[in-house]
Amino acid sequence: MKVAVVGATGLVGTVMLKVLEERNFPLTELIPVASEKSVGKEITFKGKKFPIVSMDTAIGMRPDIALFSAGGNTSLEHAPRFKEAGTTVIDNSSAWRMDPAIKLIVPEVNAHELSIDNKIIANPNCSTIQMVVVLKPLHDKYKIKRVVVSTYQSVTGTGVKAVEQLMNERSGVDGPKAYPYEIDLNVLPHIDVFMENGYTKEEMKMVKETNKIMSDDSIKVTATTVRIPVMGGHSESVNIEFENEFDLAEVRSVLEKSPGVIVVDDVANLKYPMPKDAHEKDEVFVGRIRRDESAPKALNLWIVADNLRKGAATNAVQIAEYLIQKELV
Ligand code: 11C
Repeated sequence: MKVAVVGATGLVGTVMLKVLEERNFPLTELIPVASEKSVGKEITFKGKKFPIVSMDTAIGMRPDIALFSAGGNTSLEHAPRFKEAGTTVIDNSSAWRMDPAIKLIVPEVNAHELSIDNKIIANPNCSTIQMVVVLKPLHDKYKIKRVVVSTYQSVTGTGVKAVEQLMNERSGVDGPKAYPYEIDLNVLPHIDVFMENGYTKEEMKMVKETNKIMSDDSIKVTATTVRIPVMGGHSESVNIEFENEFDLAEVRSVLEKSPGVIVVDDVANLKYPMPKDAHEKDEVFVGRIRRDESAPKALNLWIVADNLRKGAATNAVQIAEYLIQKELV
């Protein structure tokens, strides 16, 4: 497989390269693509050096797969050009996600929807991905009616500038700001832009993307998304109301058997998922599994995952692996 990584020098692009390397992805040629100022520089992959090329050069090389993480506008402009060249694009931006003609894929949930005709495939938002990996097996078993989620999101979700802001503030150094307020020793109930309905775009992504990935608009979702001064992963407090009664031990066992999920839930020994432990892992971690005693057929969970891995790079690479395995590319 000839694989282009578009946005190869960004936070997600760098992790994409690492994940491709670690998973021994069947790659015959790597085409790193970045903005004009990086063209000509080199990146090292599996001990070999590869020159960073421009978008036009990459399209001319006709890759089989292009993993995009270069923002929505780049994606809208260039993904169709790769498609024209016969490349299958897996796009990490929000540009195509809600397009009815485009599949929005989390392999553990809905990879079966993919066909040879899907030449642009959307990778969901990080906070949605880690939630649906856990919701899907529970929905299959007990049918979910409603989800109330509050997130605790890592600054890495915003990008390099936000990581620098946090580190600068921590060491008392002035520098560019990614957020309207200090992030160190603070919490911002604000991710992405505010919308007409008072929610943020991040919150509405969690609603709409969940319905699309789960192919079920009957699931009601409401979200509050929050930025915290943490690196390593996003955490989520999730309250789920089911149609059917459940047994707590069975919920635990369902989740233990679910692909991509690791249950860390032993409060007697103070074991629960934390971003420090999820960092650089590909799985989604779930713990604090307990009955919501204030409502019938309701459950509380705590979900943590590395937002740059399962929330972005790993999910995109897993989609590519599925396409290869099913000969859809
Ligand atoms: C954050 N979830 O943590 C965002 C980053 O739609 O892919 C990813 C935005 C997206 O700020």
